Amino acid sequence: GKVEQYLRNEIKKHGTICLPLIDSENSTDAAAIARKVEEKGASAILVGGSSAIDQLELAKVVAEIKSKIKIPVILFPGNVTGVSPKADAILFSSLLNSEDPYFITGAQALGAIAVKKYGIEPLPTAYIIVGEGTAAWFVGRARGIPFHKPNLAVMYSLAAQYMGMRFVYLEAGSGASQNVPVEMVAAVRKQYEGTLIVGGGIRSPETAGQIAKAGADIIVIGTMIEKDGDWQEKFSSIVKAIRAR
Ligand code: 1GP
Repeated sequence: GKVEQYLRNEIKKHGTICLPLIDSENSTDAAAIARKVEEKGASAILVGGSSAIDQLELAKVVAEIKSKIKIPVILFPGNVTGVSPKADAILFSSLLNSEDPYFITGAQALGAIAVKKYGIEPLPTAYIIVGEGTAAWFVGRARGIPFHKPNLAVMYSLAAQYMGMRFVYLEAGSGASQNVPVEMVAAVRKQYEGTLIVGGGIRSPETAGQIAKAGADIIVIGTMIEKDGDWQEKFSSIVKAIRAR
């Protein structure tokens, strides 16, 4: 796929890349934010979230963002409502450690035809939730991987690889008070051969730099954008820190 190849090239060029996450229901001016993060070194934009359900709004936000930037827009769905026609690609995710088959294969079956019809590039992704207490954990009925059990994350990641998933997303959850531990990222990196995405609770260049060094290919930054007063400066520092790994 085009977007997958583009992401691979970006990772090759920079080491670790940053994908900012824009919540279509919680952003005041998504297009302006997208333009700013593009200018400051974002490689693509993720749009979605675990509790986004307004498809009309999502479609509008995706179209607005697309009209303002050149980098790809990738959907990050929490449910079938996260599929939207104008996006370039979608993290076609299975929440591997959910206790509810709906989030492992059910929603995927329901959403697949729309992905095909709209011509969105699917990026086969194993979504693995670490810790608990976040919206993604609650909505996705996940049995969160304990923070101090990196081997459990390795088991799921290897299983994902053997099932043909070319992306693993280690997710602490949006606004998590604790990010995915560096040790867990390093342990997964040692075994998993695909593209490794890490997100949830990352707000500082120091943390982002450590996670990049541990082997993450892609770092997702959501809450910090917009919420922190000095987010633009901080975002630039994060991009710099992860590229210098
Ligand atoms: C959430 O991993 C993303 O799905 C981003 O998390 O909002 O905590 O940056 P934050």
